[in-house]
Amino acid sequence: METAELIWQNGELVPWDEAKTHVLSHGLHYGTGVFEGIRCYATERGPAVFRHREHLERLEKSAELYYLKLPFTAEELREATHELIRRNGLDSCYIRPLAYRGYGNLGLYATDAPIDVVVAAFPWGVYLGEEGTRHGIRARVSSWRGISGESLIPHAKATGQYLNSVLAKTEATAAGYDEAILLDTHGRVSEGSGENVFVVRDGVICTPPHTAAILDGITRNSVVQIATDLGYPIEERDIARAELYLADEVFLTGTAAELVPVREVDDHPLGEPGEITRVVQAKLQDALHGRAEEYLEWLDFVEVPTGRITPAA
Ligand code: PPE
Repeated sequence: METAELIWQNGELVPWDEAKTHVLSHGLHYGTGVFEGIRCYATERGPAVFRHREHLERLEKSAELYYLKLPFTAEELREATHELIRRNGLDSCYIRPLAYRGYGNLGLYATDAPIDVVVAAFPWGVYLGEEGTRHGIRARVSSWRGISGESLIPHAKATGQYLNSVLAKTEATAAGYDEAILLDTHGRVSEGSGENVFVVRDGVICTPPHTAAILDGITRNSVVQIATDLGYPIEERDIARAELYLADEVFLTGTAAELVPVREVDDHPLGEPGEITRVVQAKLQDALHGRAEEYLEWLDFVEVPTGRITPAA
């Protein structure tokens, strides 16, 4: 991975190689952690974090759902992240806040172990590759079902839950596909291993509802807003597996992946990215990079010393 100079750890900026944790940290053993994936983009007005407050709010909610008391407020983490971006001299980067139960005690009910919080910011290219972003990726429906609300909390972005995503992604990759799409325990389309999913049929954009064990994606939410503003009919509804094969267009959305067209599902070809996918993708790119006036409120601009603003890509 690409690294940066500093990592914010429990209130201090420490050198990248020194951001360490004890091997008996609770989160390492039981997956008791929550995290976020956020992106910062180079814009004409300097680095801007996309929907920063929404991501930090989700972090707080994920923590609350798993009974983890965050020792920092969202505003403190927001300011820490701005400082980290400045001090690392970054303009576009991926931001990974993580809060986990640390070292102090093992056992499942170790409320006396502290909650450690870190924020890292480092360069990270689009998750499924430039080629995938342009021409679409090949997806496979996983043999693993997505986690269910009956045993975990799909709405929370918790570290331990990602074993499910790791299984699905590993299986799909080993079989020669780019990404996995998971069904929920009822066999309905849920989401990708690290993305939400959208299906376009007869001019209508559809995406699975909250009840389909999805993460309430911030990119998903932004795409719903963009599609609505562009005048496309959009529906949150249950999606059958076969609809992935019968769709006119399928695409995935996520912070790391941004918006990625799917050109094939389970060896059923969907073809090159369709028109709706391309139009929504272009508008999302404008929003991310601060080129869409109507979505400027989604950007949290980082104050940097004048002279350090590099021209936006
Ligand atoms: N579902 C899952 C399971 C998921 O992990 C993500 C984000 C999404 C949907 C989309 O959510 P949002 O980023 O708010 O639009 N996945 C993050 C982690 C990916 C990783 O491999 O790590 C991300 O995109 O940052």
